Amino acid sequence: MLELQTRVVPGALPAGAAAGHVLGGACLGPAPAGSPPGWPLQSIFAPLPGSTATGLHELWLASGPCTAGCSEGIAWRRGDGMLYGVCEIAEADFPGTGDRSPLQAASHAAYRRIFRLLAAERVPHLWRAWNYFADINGESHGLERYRQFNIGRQDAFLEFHRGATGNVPAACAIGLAGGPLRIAFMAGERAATALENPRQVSAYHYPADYGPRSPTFSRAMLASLADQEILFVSGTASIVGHRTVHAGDAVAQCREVLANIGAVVEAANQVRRSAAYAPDALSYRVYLRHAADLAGVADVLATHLGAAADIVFVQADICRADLLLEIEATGLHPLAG
Ligand code: 3EB
Repeated sequence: MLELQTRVVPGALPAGAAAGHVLGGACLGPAPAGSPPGWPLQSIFAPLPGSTATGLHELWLASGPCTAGCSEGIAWRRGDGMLYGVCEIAEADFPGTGDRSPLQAASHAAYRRIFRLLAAERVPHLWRAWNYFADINGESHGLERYRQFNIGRQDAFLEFHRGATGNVPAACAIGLAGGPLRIAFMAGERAATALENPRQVSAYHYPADYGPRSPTFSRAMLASLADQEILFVSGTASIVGHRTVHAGDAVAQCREVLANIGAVVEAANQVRRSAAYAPDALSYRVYLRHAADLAGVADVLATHLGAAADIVFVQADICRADLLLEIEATGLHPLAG
C-alpha cells in the first residue's frame, strides 16, 4: 500500500522504510545540511511558522522497489502504478520574446517536458501538480507573474491535446521568496476523476478579469490504485463564485476555505469507492501569506478539525494579492478487497 508520511526528519527514513521504496517527496523549511537523497525531492524553501523542526520532509512510500530515471532534467521514480517527478527550470534559461515573458516560456517548457515524459513512460494521467515560483504577485511584461504562468501552462496542455477544462489535474500555485520554477507532479497509469466545488466557479472557467488565460486545474482529483484510493484536494482559497471574499481577514478567509474544502470532500464522497472521506482525517498543508496570522488561523483549524489534525504551516505567497491563505489536503483510503 502507498503511504504518505508528512513529518519525516530530513536525512532520516521512517522506521521500517526502505530507500528503494520511496517514490519521492518534498522538503519544507530551510535547505537541509548534507547530501540530497536519491529520490525526486521538491525543495520548498520557506519559513514554517509555529514549527520547532528545522525542516521536515514529506515522503510518498510505495509498497515495493521503485524504478527511477531522469528525463530532460526531470528526476522521477515510479512504482505502484504511479510516477512522481520533480522538474526544476531557471527562468534565466528562457529569454522572453516580445510579450512572452521568461516565466511564461519556462512554464510552457516545464509542462512540455512533463507531458513528453508521461507519454514516453506510458503514465498518461496527470493527477496532481505542485507549482512554486518566485514573486508570484510581481508584475513584468504588463502582466502579473501568476498570469504569465497560467499562459505557459495552458499552452502546454493545449499543445499536447489534453484540453484545458474538465479532466485537468488537482494543483496548487504558490509564491516563494526566490528560486527557480519548481513543479512536482504525480501521474498514474489509470485515469482519475476530476471534481469541482459547487460553491465556486471552476477555475478553468474564471472570467478574464483574472488574466488572459484561466488556470488549468480542477478542485480535486480522486485517483484509484489497485488497492487504494487517493483524494488530492487542490490548493483552496477564500473564493466564492469567482470572487475573493473576506479581504483583509485571515480568520474569516480560513472559515470560508474550510467550507470550500467541506464541499469538495462532499463531492468526493458522491463518487468514492472506499470509506467516506472526513475533513478531520486528511493531511493538510496551509500556506500563510503572513506568519502573524498563524495563531488565529490555527485556532479556527483546531476548532473545525480537532487539535490532533495533521497540519503543516508554510509561509508563502498566494496567487491573488487579496488572498491571505490557501489550504490543500490529501487523503489515502484502502479499497475493500
Ligand atoms: C484559486 O482557487 C486559488 O493555478 O494551479 C489554487 C489552486 C489556486 C491551484 C493553480 C491556483 C492554482 O483560484 C488559487
